[in-house]
Amino acid sequence: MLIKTPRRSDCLESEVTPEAIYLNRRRFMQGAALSTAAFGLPAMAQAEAGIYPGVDAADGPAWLGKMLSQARWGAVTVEGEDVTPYADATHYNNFYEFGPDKGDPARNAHKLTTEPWVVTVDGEVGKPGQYSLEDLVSESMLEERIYRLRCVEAWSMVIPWLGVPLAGLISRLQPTSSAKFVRFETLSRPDEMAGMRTGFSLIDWPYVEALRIDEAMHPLSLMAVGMYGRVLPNQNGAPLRLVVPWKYGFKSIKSIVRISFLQEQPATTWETMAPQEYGFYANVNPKVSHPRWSQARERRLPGSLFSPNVRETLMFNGYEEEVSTLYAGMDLSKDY
Ligand SMILES: Nc1nc2c(c(=O)[nH]1)N[C@H]1C(S)=C(S)[C@@H](COP(=O)(O)O)O[C@H]1N2
Ligand SMILES: [Mo]
Repeated sequence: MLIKTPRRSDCLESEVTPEAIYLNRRRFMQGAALSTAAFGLPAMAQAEAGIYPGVDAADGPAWLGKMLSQARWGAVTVEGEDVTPYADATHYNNFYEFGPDKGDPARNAHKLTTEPWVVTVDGEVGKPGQYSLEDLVSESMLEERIYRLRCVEAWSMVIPWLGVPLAGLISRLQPTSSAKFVRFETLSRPDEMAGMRTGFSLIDWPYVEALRIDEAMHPLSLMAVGMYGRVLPNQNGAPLRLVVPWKYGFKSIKSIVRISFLQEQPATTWETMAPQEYGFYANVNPKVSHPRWSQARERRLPGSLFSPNVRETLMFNGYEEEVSTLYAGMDLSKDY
């Protein structure tokens, strides 16, 4: 898979020399006080060696843990920006099925059963059916990639994901030529999801998101099964979640149980709830304000009251060079 070298967006080409990759990894890991012997080890070993400090024990299936340890370095990274500490990425979450507060998912998501996990594939597709996680995620496709995550609420993180390019997963399912959109649906299991049982029911469950098929096939679109060298913690969307780094975080739907190929653009959760505030496209765009706040800047986590760590938001979250052609001719202030 080829990801073009973006000067302005700080990503690296997949064909760079291993030396360049290691140099680059070293750069973003500066300050983490690491032993150089850890560089070049597979992701899981790196985590064990403390490259991602503070990572807690993984409790996913053994086959998946083993597979993650074999992940290739996807050579997509965020140069000169620190990886968000694991503790922040796993304790400051949006996952409304587990509650509306940022700490609720970490508090409540341990109740979620992720084995067995069945994903229904249907619609305009050559290979519909019920797939297990193992069917969908093959070791040869697994990569580690570091992406910015920019929430529409104007905070952001930098997260090292483990996953498979969505394009490869979709190709194997053989969508028909009438498949113009891909719709994703989150698990709906109120007895294990505390947030679904409480008063916060603005959301019409299940949580739904969707992409145009060309967006879904873009090489940056990732189906994640892990982060920080381990399986996904439940609060981050175990065992299978979408990551679309140039879009606001709400597009990156968690704990997916259904993938549908459609001719027409489907209704999605946030757009349905407040269409004047959240669009279908939801591309990160510093020039298009949310009706209630500016999107020109963001708070990079972690921050504090005295050091909020504010930075300029980049067009398409810094992935403009890779993705802008997807939106050629569109008025992004209308199709926000
Ligand atoms: N099913 C589901 N997926 C979801 C959400 C949610 O509430 N439910 N929140 C979204 C939002 S608003 C963001 S910013 C990201 C946050 O991902 P993280 O908690 O892993 O950082 O998940 C997205 N995916
Ligand atoms: Mo978000």
